[in-house]
Amino acid sequence: MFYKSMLLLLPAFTSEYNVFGPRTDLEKKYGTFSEEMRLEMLEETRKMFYHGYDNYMNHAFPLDELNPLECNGRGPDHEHPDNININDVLGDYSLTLVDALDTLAIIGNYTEFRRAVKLVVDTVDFDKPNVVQVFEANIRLLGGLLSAHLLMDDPNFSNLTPDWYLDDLLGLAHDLADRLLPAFEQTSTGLPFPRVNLKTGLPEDGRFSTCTAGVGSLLLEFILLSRLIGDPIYEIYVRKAVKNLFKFRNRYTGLLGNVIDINTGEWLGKISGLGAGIDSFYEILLKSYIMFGKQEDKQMFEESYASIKQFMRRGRSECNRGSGLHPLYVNVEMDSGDTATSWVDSLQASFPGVQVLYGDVDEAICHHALYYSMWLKYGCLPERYNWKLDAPDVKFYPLRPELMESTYLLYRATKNPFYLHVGRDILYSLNNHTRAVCGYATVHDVTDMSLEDRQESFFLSETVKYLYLLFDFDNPLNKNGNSYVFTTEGHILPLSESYYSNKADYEDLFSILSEDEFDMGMSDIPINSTTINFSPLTSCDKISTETRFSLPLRNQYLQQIFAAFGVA
Ligand code: DMJ
Repeated sequence: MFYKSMLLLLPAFTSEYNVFGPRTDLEKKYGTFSEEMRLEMLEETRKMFYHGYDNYMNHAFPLDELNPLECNGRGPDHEHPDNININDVLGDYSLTLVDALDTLAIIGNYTEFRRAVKLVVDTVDFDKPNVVQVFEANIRLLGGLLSAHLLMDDPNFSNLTPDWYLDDLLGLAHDLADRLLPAFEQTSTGLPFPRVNLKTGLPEDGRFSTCTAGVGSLLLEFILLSRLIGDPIYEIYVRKAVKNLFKFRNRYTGLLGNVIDINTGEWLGKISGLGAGIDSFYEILLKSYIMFGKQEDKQMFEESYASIKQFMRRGRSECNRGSGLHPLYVNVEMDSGDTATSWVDSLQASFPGVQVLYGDVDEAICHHALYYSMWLKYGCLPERYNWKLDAPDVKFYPLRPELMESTYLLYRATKNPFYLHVGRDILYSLNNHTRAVCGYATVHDVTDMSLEDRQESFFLSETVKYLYLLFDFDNPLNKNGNSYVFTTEGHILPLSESYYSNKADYEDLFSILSEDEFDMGMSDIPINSTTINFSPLTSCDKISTETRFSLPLRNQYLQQIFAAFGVA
């Protein structure tokens, strides 16, 4: 069994890294990455983007997604309204194009960016009776529109703005957000309904349960919209939703479950983890704090992070010291912290990126190494991996970005060539296994690498974007890395002092929410704060020389996790 076998593999290890010592095979393999190779990877990534994008534009636009095997497009499944796998995301609004706008800017194709903006402005219309998920519409569409709008005024991306542009994307974003608002208007808890009908408001048979990420991941886009158009309503709704959600956490563990009843606040799913249904809740709290500077976001994140460390983390206590199991974050029961499942899911591979952002780089290194090893084993990430059975529980891989995202962020934090190698491995696997005649296809089963006819919009908005940014050292975004936040859909939002909470000229309006609603009772949870033993939110300059120039995960530990996955 995978997790037990790792224990046997590792004796106590405490020796310090010696720069002058002989290099191991792994150190030789990962220790350098030539400039020639970097440029080749950049070019390969550019080709990857155009193979996905051009085929979407030629065969699928104005439909939402590309079918890369059949070379056509798809919109919502109108015949099967219950097909939420499709209908939650697709809504007859050229999803892939809207989601990919800022990638066009990042890749430096300003001409196509301007053409794409024109197409969106001329053809995208949200006045359609489609029932979509609020979370998905928010992160993919609202975020895509706001990001592209803000790039127009961004000095780091000069000459992007078409000469006819009059805040048209902001207008579309405003219209979309108004269509999502009914989700917030009719619940006693303030937690939003999971779905709306874009034309008529709440669906008649709307469900009363939602996932934690569905409530907690709207902060960036909704608050930003409020700040841009000067209307506090979007901010008020999402802040109230997140605070009330947080109040429903368990008083002993500080943990939230994964599914909640929006009318009663009762937890319908009590599994607490870092993956599906909850992942971006943590991420967005931290990013909202970075973007808007509100202490309560930081406080909620830090309390949650302490609970995560205390209850979900297994394995040796330090990533690069001591002996024992490779660290693993497991799903636990929210009420007790006891292990709840023996699987982890692929969405969790983004969490090392959150840990980087918070300054817990050593922990991110270990967390990432586990998913990288899994990637090497399968050539992608199974949707769910069972660490007891050492086998996938759910076998598809829909071109998700999470490992690529944390690889990019770890590279920016450490500048260690190890992560360029990881990026190259990801690029090669995607090209070897998922490249289809008209784009890139979902892996249906990681055990035989059979394909499904679907290229999700996040492939161009995230997976390829993070790959490109990894290899494009001179990208304006990398040159000004501290000036942006990535949304959970990989959309870039420029930081601005004007967004800081104390600059919002409608701050006093928050008094329309009662004091009680703002009281999150934060101090009464017995969190073991000693589990946080690093300096959060510190600068990357604090990265040790060892982390920067040796293997980020020391040789013996990297061998251990590779051996556990049989990828030595
Ligand atoms: C994306 O839409 C976002 O990254 C979201 O946070 C999680 N799911 C997909 C990618 O896997």
